Amino acid sequence: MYRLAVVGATGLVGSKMLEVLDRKNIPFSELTLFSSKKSAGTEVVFKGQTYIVRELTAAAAAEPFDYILMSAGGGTSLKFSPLFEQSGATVIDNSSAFRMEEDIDLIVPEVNRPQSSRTIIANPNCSTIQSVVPLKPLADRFGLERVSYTTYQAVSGSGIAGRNDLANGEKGIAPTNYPHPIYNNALPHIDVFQDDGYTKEEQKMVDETKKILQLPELKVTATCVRVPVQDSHSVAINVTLSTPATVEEIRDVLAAAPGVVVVDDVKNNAYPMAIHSTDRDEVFVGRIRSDESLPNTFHIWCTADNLLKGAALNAVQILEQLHTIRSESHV
Ligand code: 11C
Repeated sequence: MYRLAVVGATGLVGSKMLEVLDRKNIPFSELTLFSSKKSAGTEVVFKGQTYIVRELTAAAAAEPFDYILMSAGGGTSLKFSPLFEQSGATVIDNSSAFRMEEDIDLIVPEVNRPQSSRTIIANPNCSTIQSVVPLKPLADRFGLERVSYTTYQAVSGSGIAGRNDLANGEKGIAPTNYPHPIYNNALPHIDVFQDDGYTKEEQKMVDETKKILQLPELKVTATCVRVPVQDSHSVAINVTLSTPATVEEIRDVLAAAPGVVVVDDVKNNAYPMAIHSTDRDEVFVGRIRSDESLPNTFHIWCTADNLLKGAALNAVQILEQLHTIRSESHV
């Protein structure tokens, strides 16, 4: 039985982590909820029991825990994840702080398994997670040459502040989180701009895709766009395969892939939509068609719940994966 802690328990992702833990069979004996000083003292009801959220401090990080589900932003993670690790806990970290470090595993359980001896495990960026789930079976079957992403990302990717900007925008109130109104608009701007003109979100999609798929030479590019949608990111994936394939073969490979649901019946106007993937665990794909402008190239439309598969669910699935691996190694 594990001693489990959730850091960032009062945030959008932290609350989803609790929702997912509630319906999963994780064997834990103790649950501790942490937050920033501001939210400490909040009461959270979980499985009928009331928990008082505690402030995360260095002393708290030295207490004995087995697993930490961490969703409190990069700064908090940089400070506290190594302390938890030193105290013997395994940290599953939803921030981008450690993702690209060589000795840190970046895990999507349908795609890869932890290899490192480090016990900070990184949960990838939401738009990356939902993209690599369908790309992995295509990589295994046909090989990948190039991936071009265009994203349509929900405001909940920015947390409560993003939700507030959308709701307030409808009432004519100026945004405080985004530099421009998100209501009735689309912003080609997620996270900060780098010197090369790409945003950090776009760079994450490029770097994390290569790392998770273990394809350092894969050509990847991305344009990331915030849209006035509450939940569920949509991604237009343009993929060039290494070997020829038909649309039917791709559809069959994706239909058999773990965690993927194919919705692709355009005669009946059936394709994945944000409103259908919200509150669902799976990644939805459709509009699968050949891109006649390049050899072996296809378009795939992909939607998933950014707070579930894109964050909280994937983190809990990593915990389940580690539980399975560690139970097997003790047999
Ligand atoms: C967004 N994808 O939609 C971001 C949120 O690196 O985990 C998640 C950022 C991250 O704004």
